[in-house]
Amino acid sequence: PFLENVVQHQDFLNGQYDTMFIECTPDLFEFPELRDRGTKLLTYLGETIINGHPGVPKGKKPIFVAPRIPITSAKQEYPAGTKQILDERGVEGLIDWIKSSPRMLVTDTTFRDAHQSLFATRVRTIDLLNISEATSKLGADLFSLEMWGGATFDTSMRFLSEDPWERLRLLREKIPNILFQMLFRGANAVGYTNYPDNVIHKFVRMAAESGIDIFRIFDSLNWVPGMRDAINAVRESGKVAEAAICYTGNIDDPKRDKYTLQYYVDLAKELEKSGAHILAIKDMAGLLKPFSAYRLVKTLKEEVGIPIHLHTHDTSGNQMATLLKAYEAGVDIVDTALSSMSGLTSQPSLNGLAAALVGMERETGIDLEAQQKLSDYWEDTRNYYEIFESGMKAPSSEIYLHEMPGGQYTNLHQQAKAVGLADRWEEVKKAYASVNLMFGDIVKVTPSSKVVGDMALFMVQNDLTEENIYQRGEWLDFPESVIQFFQGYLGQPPGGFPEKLRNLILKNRDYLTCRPGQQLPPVDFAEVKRDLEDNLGRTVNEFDVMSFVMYPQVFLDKEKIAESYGSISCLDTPTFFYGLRPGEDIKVDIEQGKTLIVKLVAVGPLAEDGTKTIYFELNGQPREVEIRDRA
Ligand code: BTN
Ligand code: 3PY
Ligand code: ZN
Repeated sequence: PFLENVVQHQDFLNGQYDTMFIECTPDLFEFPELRDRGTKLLTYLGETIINGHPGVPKGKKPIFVAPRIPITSAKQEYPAGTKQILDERGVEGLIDWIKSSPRMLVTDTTFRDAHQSLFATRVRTIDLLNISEATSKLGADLFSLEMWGGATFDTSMRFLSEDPWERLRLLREKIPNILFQMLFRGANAVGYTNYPDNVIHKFVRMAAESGIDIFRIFDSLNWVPGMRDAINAVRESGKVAEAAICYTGNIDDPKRDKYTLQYYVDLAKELEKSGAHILAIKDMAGLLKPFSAYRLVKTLKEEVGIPIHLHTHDTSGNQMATLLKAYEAGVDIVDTALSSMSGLTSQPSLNGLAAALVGMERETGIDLEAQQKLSDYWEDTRNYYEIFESGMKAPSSEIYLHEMPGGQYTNLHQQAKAVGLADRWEEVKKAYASVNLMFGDIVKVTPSSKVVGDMALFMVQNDLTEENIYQRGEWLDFPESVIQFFQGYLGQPPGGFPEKLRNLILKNRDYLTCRPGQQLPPVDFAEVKRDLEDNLGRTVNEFDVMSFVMYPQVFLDKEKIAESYGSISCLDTPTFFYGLRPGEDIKVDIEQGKTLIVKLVAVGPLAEDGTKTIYFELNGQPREVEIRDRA
């Protein structure tokens, strides 16, 4: 519209092309829609300047260095990568290619698990997009990018007010050559409880159509019936079904006899029979020790015919050794994160692993210099998110005691803070370990890990112990997630539920022993769509409907924020979290070709009605917004 206004201007029609008139005719810029978007954005900035961003300590906006973005030529073609192998040869062709690969293959988790595990899944889409072209051009020798699923679906809506589907689509556009991989929680999809079967099928189809190539499917109790539907749905979508065994316990400790080598072999065979194209060993807490990894991988390579993909977290500091021992045992693919985003609760370093294997028989072939540049970008970008880090400074072998998943550590730490238990974090970790034993020693991974975490917080809050819970529990209302777990809504743990505790928690409630998805009535998507449209007063697409089905309240809250503030996902991250400093100006590309230039001129004094006036300039024009000071 701007151009149309310009070309219809009298001076322009008179052949005066010096465009001086543009500067002298500010109402050329006054398009109602754009003006409205500007107002919304200024309101968001005003809110953030006066009242802060939820969960971000209020204070001065720190000064950050601009992240180093490697220069890749816009004209340089996108090198062909694994995505082309899948698209040209199909799933079977890709699996054959993996099996005959002379190299060990490498997945980069930087876009998903690394930040989920280091800073509570807070990386914003804009920071992913800014490095996407470079990732695509410099990282084409990777096997895959894990970039979606797990907690990103929830947190991108809940904390970042973003649309997770849009993230997927935008990244797919910018990275056409590397396989995209997501983490899928089986019957729990990307949520915390089982969904009806038709939801699982539809979600998988939509994710496949939006750009996911490989679905890593797991069940939080290693219960195969909870995974079969998802495996089938992925196969029907023509994508790669990577089914996971979740590793817990210690196969080399004879005292831990619930999860033995034989247990994992049986599970792996069952998954292969169920149609898995790839077998993942999902070591979500980093419990798989190096020599156990050798034994586990070696045995699985002998017992199953599909490729093996190893995932671990480096919380103990031992896990680079685990990857190297797995290499020796013939693992096909391993998960790593760019070095500046690696280590501690995240994955071991991609750069480190690739360097360690140079000259070896199955070296990775990864371009070390290129990956260093990508790591440099994340070294800078990570600073934006420091406020969400757990404060863990060094590896901790305490992980072998509490067995908390890497991805949960920072999240649970945030949750403990939110309920006022920040100074009792040590107790929370101890309670986490004892809750696991009370529950019968279960696999702890989302959502079962969240149940254990919720229960641990509850125990500490109420000063409960394994000893006194049976006296006091009768009068207590247990957390909803704990009740649901004992009702069988996450499926069945190996060995069943502990009877006495179940009675205490469920009181007189019923419980399931069959697969929840079978019982839950299918979601009527057309009806949900109609209701949602009535509720929001606008038309919605099937992606909105699915987001709503996954997280009804979180989705509605996000819609409210979008309604009030508009294009906030276009703000750079420091501005998103802290607003502007007086005198600072920023450029916001609200869409292609539409840029707003925003300057904070001054913040007025507190008025009697409790508001402050904020003086901005928007594209050079003075604008004011009034914000209630909620302090
Ligand atoms: C895991 O592997 O289970 C950990 C990753 C998932 C953590 C999510 S994030 C928010 C929620 N809170 C939890 O305690 N767990 C989940
Ligand atoms: C998730 O489900 O989010 C996980 O990362 C599990 O490890
Ligand atoms: Zn993980």
